[in-house]
Amino acid sequence: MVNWKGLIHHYREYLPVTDQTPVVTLSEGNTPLIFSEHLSETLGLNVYLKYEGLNPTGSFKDRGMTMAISKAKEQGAKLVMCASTGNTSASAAAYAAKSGSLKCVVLIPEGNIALGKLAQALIHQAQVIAIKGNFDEALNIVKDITDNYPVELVNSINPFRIEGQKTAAFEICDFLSDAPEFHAIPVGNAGNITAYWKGYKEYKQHNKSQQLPTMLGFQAAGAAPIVLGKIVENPETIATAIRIGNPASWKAAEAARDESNGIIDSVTDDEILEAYKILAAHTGVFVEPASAASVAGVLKLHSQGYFDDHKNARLVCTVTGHGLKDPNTAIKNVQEPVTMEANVKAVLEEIGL
Ligand code: AN7
Repeated sequence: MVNWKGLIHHYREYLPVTDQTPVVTLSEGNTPLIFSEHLSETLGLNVYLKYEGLNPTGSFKDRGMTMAISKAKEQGAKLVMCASTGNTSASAAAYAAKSGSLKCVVLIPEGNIALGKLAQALIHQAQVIAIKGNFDEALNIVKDITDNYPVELVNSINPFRIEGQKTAAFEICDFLSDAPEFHAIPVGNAGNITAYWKGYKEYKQHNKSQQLPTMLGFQAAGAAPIVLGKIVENPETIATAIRIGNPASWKAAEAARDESNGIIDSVTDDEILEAYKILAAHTGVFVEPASAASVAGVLKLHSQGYFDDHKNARLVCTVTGHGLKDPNTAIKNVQEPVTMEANVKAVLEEIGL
């Protein structure tokens, strides 16, 4: 879109902001909805990828963060804080830097955050504290502190985060001229599925769309509390972004599932890595492992015949974060490049020309 000035500017009438709100923006949103020939053929549907890795810090978190940081600034906060598996911390750090006035503290689970995200939080000058515990424990500490001190919490339990993130659903409806029949999405702390469902419902209420999608959420098998119906004390998955055992928006995610007649299911790490590689090799879209959970999930449902009666329906898969966030996982899953003498003949031979 020409002259895009960020999602608060574009969707102002649907957001809790006023002329007095100091808008802190990095021109987030307006991400591409990419049609995938390969996945459409595989699934017998019209499949689109909502490529959220193209937000300014490389994940969908920027949608919520422009709102949370703008409102924190409006309310006179000096310090914001979050727990994070990585992307929230990267986004909070960047928007705090852009705000010109807010300091940012982030708690991360030691050893379980992708390299790119850690680099982002640090280079944007957040105070980064690694705790000897997982995300759920980090979030409890942050809740405790923000409940008792003048510190603004910017995790997705902050309702302004959900408000910002719902705009992704608006963009999809604007692009397709309606909501799709199905929407697939990774689920970690469950804020994003909550936000999309809110967005789809509000757009329909405003007559900007005619239908609501069936929501399909996917957790990693080793971190699937909603699927199992109980807290997972020691969540484990290669998709570190969604390594969460007690999601904050658990109830709202269940509501999105039930109201939309949808599903929240789990996918194994192997299925996630398979979808991760398919996305890169056959659609040209490089995502981080957690993002591939949406595609892994619909491939699983397809194999069970779930879409059999829905030929050519539209399916949007949100792919939540950029592949460059987690270079280590990419490099572990490919062949090392060959090394050879610097001459034309050797290179030609290797290519087989
Ligand atoms: C790439 O950054 O929870 O279900 O602390 O980074 O809304 O939590 C990240 C979550 C999916 C799950 N994909 O979204 C954090 C954090 C990516 C993510 C999710 C996350 P929610």
